[in-house]
Amino acid sequence: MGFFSRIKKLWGADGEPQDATLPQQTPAHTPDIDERAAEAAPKNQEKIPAPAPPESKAVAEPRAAADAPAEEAETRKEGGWRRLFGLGGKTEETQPLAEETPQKAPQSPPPAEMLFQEKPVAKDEPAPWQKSLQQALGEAEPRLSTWMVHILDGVSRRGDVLWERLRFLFAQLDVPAEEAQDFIRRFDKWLLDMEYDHVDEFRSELQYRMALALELEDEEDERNRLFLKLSAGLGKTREQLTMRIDQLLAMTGNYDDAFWEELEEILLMADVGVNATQELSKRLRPKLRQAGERDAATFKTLMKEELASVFIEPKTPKVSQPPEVVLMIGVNGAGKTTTIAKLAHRAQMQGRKVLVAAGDTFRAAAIEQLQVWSKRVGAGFYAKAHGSDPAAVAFEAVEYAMKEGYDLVFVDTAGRLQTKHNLMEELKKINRVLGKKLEGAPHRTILVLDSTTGQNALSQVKLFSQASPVDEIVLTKLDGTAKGGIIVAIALEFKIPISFVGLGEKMEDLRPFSGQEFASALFD
Ligand SMILES: Nc1nc2c(ncn2[C@@H]2O[C@H](COP(=O)(O)OP(=O)(O)OP(=O)(O)O)[C@@H](O)[C@H]2O)c(=O)[nH]1
Ligand SMILES: [Mg+2]
Repeated sequence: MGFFSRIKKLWGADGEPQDATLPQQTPAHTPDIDERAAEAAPKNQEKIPAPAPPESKAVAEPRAAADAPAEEAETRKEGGWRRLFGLGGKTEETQPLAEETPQKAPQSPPPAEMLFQEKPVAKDEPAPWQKSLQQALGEAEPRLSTWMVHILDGVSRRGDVLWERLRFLFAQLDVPAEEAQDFIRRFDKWLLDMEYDHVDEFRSELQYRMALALELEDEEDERNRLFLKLSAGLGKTREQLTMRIDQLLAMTGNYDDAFWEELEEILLMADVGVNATQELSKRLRPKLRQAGERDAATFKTLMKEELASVFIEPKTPKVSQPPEVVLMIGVNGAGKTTTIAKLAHRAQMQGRKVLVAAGDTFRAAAIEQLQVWSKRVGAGFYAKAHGSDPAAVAFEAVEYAMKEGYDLVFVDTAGRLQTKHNLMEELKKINRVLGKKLEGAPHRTILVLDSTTGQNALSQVKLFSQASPVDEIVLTKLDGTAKGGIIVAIALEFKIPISFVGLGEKMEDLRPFSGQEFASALFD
């Protein structure tokens, strides 16, 4: 892509700062995120998403790439923002000084207020607002959310004031001007398309975009944001499950038959499902016996561990020849089309060139709906007439994607046909035809399930798996359902990874799923 290419190179695995001074370092990437759905395949660094400008290798190179000592790899333990601004890493703070003086620079970090003074934006005297923003950012904790507060200070609407402040921030980060401009242009277009004007409507989207573009999504800061969202989304499930377990634990000091009966009842009510409930209680009993303790805290810790352990990680698909093809399947209304939009948005923000193919040729408005979304997220769009053969759409879309150098293709499909049998046959045919066009395609089949449907989701997994082996599941509408326990049932019964959960209708409301966080959101 081009967004923040220089900054990205400062970042390494595990959210730790990449040592910009070591030329042998590979480009930044975050394995945890890379294994997730839309961004799972290795990024094709050569491909450039239209209309983003070509990535300039020259400007993307860290400034003093060649002349830093190797022992500075040691400095990578510091937080990313600190590293970016020279607070933690030795390299960044020493470079400006090294230009002025040949002696070895001091090892101690400079005072916070110095941070921005090291990198003046322009030769001219900064404007008063720039000075105060500089100072505020310099003194702020190096966290994206804290920075957002300062960037958006005094900004009430979309417009020049905001763009100036963003441009200023990017200049401070040494982001090439054309990349910063491209980020702003895309974001402005998005706000217009979405009809967002007030900062309250887009603050969160802006932070999400910056986290993706800077590969900061795995930073503690962003993880906390995800956790809070997940926690809020699971509010009703928590009421149904955890609060009732709390009451049960308060009432009994014994793990007798009555306790287990009641616990199973609670799990069933939260849609954990019969088989998964029995499996969970089978696993918990010996562990509780072994623990010996009978207090509620021990029970909850063990329960949390058991819950977290039922989930498996999504695999990274092998894509020998691009594009990676993702087939989205699921019943009508589950959220396939909007999930494609959300995944395409993520992938675009991460620098991949995305095409969406309108394989739902059955429902009258489906093609237009996908087209609107593709425009909003800036992805390519491929469709044929209403009523055409969906397998032909998929085949031609991949052909087009290969010719045009797309990295990733999402094939939307119908959720309902005249009969269930027809739908399954159609999906099988799409699957076959995709494989004929491109070896290994579809590289991933994602089944989208609406979590409010509860136990019915289990029969959907069985049914759809027969048409196309399901690699991943995305569970939508987890916000506002008391049936969140269905996640556990799916994971335990089918051993299929859950890659993302939908926590609302906005783009940023589709989040990578973590079993650990799910268990904590319910029981902490
Ligand atoms: N609250 C909430 N709504 C969601 C979520 N995901 C999708 N939706 C909404 O669910 C509705 C149906 O979504 P679609 O993407 O059109 O579903 P679909 O599977 O493509 O449906 P068909 O095209 O009829 O097969 C839309 O109004 C979405 O905004 C979610 O995670 N939370
Ligand atoms: Mg649809």
